[in-house]
Amino acid sequence: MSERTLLIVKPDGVARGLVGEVIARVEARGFRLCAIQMLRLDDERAGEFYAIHRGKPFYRPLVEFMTSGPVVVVLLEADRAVQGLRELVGVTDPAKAEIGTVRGDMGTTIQANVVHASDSPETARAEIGFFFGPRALSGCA
Ligand code: 3AN
Repeated sequence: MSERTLLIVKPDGVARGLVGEVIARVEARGFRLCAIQMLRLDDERAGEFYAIHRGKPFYRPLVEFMTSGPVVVVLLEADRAVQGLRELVGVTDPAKAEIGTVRGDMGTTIQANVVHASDSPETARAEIGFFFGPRALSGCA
């Protein structure tokens, strides 16, 4: 069943010129691009986005990292998009991520791990709304 999910190329990925490579991998796997935006999160927006991690030791550094430069936010559609994108992206820690995944091939640290991908259909809906608003987006590529 066709599903939507959210991909973010994080500040390290943008700064290292990896946006094209990440999007090329996603497109090659058959994800359709529905919307794309480059933006810079401020402290409040980044804190809201990662509210689930509030209180954890890595929360402040995470917010600081996510506000350290522009990010590229991509709305994607595919069959089983959420799980499929998580597989393409790899596990959180690049040192543990499989070769062939985005984080396994390009990530440097658990923080600077190049990309974010929604972790469930519910989270995807919330994260898509967070960046693109509630309006229905007409057709994807
Ligand atoms: P994922 O992005 O793989 O779903 P989450 O949601 O558990 O991982 O964590 C959100 C972000 O917080 C990660 N992408 C990573 O940048 C950072 N993070 C998670 N765990 C740690 C950790 N133990 N130390 C430092 N940063 C972390």
